[in-house]
Amino acid sequence: MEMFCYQCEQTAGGKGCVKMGVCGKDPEVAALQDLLIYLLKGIGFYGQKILEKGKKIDKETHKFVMDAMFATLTNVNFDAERFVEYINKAYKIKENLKELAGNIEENIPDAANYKIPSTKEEMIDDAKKVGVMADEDLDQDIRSLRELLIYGLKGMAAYAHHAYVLGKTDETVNNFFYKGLAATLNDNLTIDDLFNLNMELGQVNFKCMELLDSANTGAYGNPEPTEVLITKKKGPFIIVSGHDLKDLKELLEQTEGKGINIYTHGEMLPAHAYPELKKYPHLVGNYGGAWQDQQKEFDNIPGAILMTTNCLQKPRDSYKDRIFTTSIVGWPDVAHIEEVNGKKDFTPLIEKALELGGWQEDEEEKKILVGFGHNTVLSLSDKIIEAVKKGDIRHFFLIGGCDGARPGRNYYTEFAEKTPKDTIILTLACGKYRFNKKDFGKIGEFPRLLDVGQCNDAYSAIKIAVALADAFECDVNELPLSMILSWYEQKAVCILLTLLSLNIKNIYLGPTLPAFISPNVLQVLVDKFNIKPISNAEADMKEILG
Ligand code: SF4
Ligand code: SF3
Repeated sequence: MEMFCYQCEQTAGGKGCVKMGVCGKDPEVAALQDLLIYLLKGIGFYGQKILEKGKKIDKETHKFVMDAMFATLTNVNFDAERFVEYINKAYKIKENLKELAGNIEENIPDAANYKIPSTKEEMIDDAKKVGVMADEDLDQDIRSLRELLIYGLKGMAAYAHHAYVLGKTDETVNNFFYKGLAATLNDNLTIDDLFNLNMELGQVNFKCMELLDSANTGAYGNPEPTEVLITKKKGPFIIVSGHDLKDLKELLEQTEGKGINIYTHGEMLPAHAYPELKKYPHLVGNYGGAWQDQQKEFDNIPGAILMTTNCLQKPRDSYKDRIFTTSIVGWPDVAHIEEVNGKKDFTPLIEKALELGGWQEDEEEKKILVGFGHNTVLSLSDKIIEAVKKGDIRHFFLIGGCDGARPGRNYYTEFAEKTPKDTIILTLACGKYRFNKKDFGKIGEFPRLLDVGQCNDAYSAIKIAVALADAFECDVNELPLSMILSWYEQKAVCILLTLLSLNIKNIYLGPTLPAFISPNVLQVLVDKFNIKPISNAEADMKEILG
């Protein structure tokens, strides 16, 4: 076995990537990521001790922890050299925290005592002793719950990072990283303890998504219903992918008046609905489908591309010279734009777009509608409630989550197509590309398909559900609302934990169940929350609507 990773839905054979990641992560990067997580656990150990002693941890350390966790999330960073830098820095931070923690009267776990070697090769060698499967004798349910916690923390780290760059942090969120990481080293914790910690992570992640919502809406206003062009326009262009609205804003400022069109891609689509972003006339439209289509859609493209977060796939030679990464994202030999003194200089990206010249002519225009975050939907709540009471709206479906390449994901397209005409579809995250260009018509004045936003806007969907439950004086589980979710990477893991921690039941989850969930842990989730694997669209629809 050259590596072991089973953190995403795409994992080889539904069990684990052992030779090479299906995502393109090679054994070298996999090893360095394992070692980085090991060091982060050591940081968690000392961090938790510091917090227990009533002392504080500085902001830079919080920022490092979230960034380093985020870097190991699926399809974010594939650059071994960047991980060597993270490892060196993690070690220094761990040693600082050790000093700050002072005297500790208990056994110090190996991860906290670990000293890093000086070369990359030695680091890769050391990583063999610390990966997910290194302790062969570990109880499989304990391993499952520890990994669930780690993957949920990685997802939350991404959201905490986005809020942080917009100047918003929260001590409960920051501090939970240490508690969660430290818990994965604690052999005294029982299955119940670890299960409860995962539920606590769900609660803390709700706070984190709320924080990010207030960061995004505070900086760019509340999303409003907005038509978005999905066809090509003549002229030079830059495509911006990922979740980071601040990167998009900075690029919009730097391209103003330069004759460059900006297109969103993937999870950047909801950006069009924010007043402070849509005011730029050169934010012209959205390009392409979900992340797994990028190699085909970027092939030989006459424009430049900026990847702000996941999901990055191996760039083909036909566009390797015109794709740029920034922030946590990385690919060896792909140009990277660093932040210097709080500013990013996108000049190389802009010059590349101008040099490539862009599309030669306009395509016939097509548009889709976005911008149904909590503020918009709740402003319509009286009318929605009336429509439900009159029987015009029979049911709500939340069909969303991460997209991916497996053929089984056609389920979500079929399911959306099968929703009856008196039902509303709420959608979010990149899974929406399975059906967001279809015309679902309207119920009265409401479009039947409401795009709530990015994956982190699951916060909005929860707010909407809670408001409906309040209006109908019932529990969320008693609403005529069904959640049909798709997962791929670790942000979906933390969102799922949030939904479960809010006691949301009867979630349909697919396209397959996580390989890191052991049969016993799955049974607990089924017993407690009636979570169900998707079957086929027709049967599931029948089960839901009767
Ligand atoms: Fe495999 Fe997913 Fe891990 Fe990549 S992130 S190595 S595809 S399990
Ligand atoms: Fe998609 Fe990668 Fe997860 Fe934010 S962009 S949802 S998969």
